[in-house]
Amino acid sequence: KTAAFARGQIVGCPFSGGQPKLGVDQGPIHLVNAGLIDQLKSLGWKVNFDGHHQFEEVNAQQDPPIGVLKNPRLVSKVCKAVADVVGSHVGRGELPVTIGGDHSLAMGTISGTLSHHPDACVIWIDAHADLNTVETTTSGNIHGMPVSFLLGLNKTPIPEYAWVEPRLTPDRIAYIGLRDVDAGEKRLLKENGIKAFSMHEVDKYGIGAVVEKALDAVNPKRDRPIHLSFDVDALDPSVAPSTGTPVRGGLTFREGHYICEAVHETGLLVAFDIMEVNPSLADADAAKATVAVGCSLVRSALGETLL
Ligand code: B3U
Ligand code: MN
Ligand code: MN
Repeated sequence: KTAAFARGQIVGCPFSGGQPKLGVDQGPIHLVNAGLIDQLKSLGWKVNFDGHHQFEEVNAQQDPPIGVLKNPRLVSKVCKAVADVVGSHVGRGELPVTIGGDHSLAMGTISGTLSHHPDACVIWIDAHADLNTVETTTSGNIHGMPVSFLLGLNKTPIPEYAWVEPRLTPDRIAYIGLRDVDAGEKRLLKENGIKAFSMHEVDKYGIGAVVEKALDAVNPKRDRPIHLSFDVDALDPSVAPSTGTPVRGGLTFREGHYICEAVHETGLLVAFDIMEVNPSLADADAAKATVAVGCSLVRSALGETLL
């Protein structure tokens, strides 16, 4: 098994500044307390965890909106720190598993991956496209925007985000699971020719064919490193209820796990994110189930098999 000598690094990111709901910062603590680290060790990984990141505080009073963007300096600082941490692990040949926290963090994780693998591709699993630009966002919540920064789609430069190098290109990101996409984001998807497999395509072709098509689009020769960024709200709310913006009609338990298993099978995974687990939403049983499914998605991505 390839995992036998592999080293994984848990990057715990208790952060909620990319969206308004408290509690998503508790996601990483719950995932670790549920036994994630020992579970990965049982798969044969050497797993390191240095504790959850303590992010430098940015005083809310000193962080007024920039345009409509909320907590802009805080999100920038945290993502920059995450980019440096993830980049250093990838550089050492370790597989960073970043546990969130809200999905704005992926601006950091993917920047980190691309700093060492500029040719890497991204598979983004989500109900949402997280593609809004400074111009198109109506909420001002930065967790709905990380992909636009990574692709360099913002027309209005924001000095606080100048550190984000737009190293990603539209032909190297594919989405699976979309079902709540803003009008501006739909236009950006079309204009940039980004491959997006919504729940409609999952229904039509089945998850096996969809993952194959997504990989063919972003990784035709199967030679590019893969960053898999998984927002738990891609799953149906019956499977992952404890998340900030649940949308009905999502991926089944098996469809979510199949994606992780299939990406693992490529042997090309270099970084994995599990994001938007918010144990304070819905009741205690729902939170427990959501945390458990978060752990099992990570295990699948790191090589757990059914047989
Ligand atoms: N597209 C909306 C809603 C949203 C994005 N990501 C989540 N919700 N989780 C926005 O705010 O940009
Ligand atoms: Mn997301
Ligand atoms: Mn989402």
